[in-house]
Amino acid sequence: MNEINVSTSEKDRDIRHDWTAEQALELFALPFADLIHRAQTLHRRYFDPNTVQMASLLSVKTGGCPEDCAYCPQAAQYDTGVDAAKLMDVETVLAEAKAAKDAGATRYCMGAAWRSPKDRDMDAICAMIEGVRGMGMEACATLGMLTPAQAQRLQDAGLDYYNHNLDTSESFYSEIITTRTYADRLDTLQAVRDAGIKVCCGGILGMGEAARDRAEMLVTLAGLSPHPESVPINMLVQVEGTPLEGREELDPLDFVRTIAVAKIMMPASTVRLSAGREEMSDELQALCFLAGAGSIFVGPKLLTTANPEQDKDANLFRRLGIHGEDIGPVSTDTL
Ligand code: SAM
Ligand code: DTB
Ligand code: SF4
Repeated sequence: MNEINVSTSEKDRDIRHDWTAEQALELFALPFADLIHRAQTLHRRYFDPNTVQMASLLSVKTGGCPEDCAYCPQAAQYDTGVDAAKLMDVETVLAEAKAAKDAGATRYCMGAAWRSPKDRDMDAICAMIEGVRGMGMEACATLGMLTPAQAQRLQDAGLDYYNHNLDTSESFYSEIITTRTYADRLDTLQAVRDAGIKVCCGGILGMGEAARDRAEMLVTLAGLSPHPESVPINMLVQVEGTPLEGREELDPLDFVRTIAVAKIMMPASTVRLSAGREEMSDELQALCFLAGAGSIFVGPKLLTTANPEQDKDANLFRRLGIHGEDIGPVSTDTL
């Protein structure tokens, strides 16, 4: 973590796990300038505000997923035009990873459209993780639910982060996903934490949730101890054929507010400006960085949907005086 000289007493005051939904809603209701000032002040206590971490994503197993997540183009039961594919070869994944590293990515995140990985797939996934770390990038994976034994195998392969999102509040969750429970999600997060892998966990906005749902999701995230090291905040990418196609769009300023509230509630965590950037103006993204976003996905594709081209992001970074992070050598102790 990029902590900058934070005293123990400051940290004790900043890092709380007892936020309530009412307190979160009070933060959401602050005048915009006050909210952003508070978030940016905390962000500066833990991070260089002009550094934005760049991660690259690859769908290593696309489509045909048995789950029913209402936002997802990869669920088999929705007709979205995403064809089901097999798990990619390790060599192909590593060639893509090398290209992402050459383009400036310092973290490589591999996603699979699974409810959970099959044990027979674990050898290939572990080889991908070892290969990514071997080329000097941090490795992240998002493969669905994990057993404690699977989490341990990923840790043994050197996995730095595991992404598993809560997506929304517990009360709104059943309107979005019925094939697994909120408790299942929390169990996987615990398995990841217990295995010693860093946790990447956040949610999606713009699914028709109420402000209270956004507040409650952040309260659950901040209630995790320790906080997730990485908190992705996704703007719903509306995909034709999914049940959420045509949902009323979120006020973009409410998206910025959510980033700011996440930063205030989990100031030492990296809040990730995740899906949805393709539809965002440069000015909206600049507000997200001011609100404390410290990481983005780079490269023209997320998992199956579009993301801004590299030159567009490079131009935005230049205009804002932002640069990517230098993570230095990645430890290969575990390899
Ligand atoms: N299948 C695994 C799982 O669900 O845990 C891993 C891959 S899944 C695609 C990773 C995350 O991508 C989801 O939890 C969700 O938060 C996000 N996501 C998927 N579709 C999205 C969309 N249309 N817009 C925004 N975020 C999306
Ligand atoms: C996360 O929170 N967002 C990323 C990553 N974790 C895996 C995924 C976004 C997916 C957007 C839809 C798609 O491209 O399929
Ligand atoms: Fe499957 Fe993950 Fe998509 Fe849900 S979000 S349908 S689990 S790929």
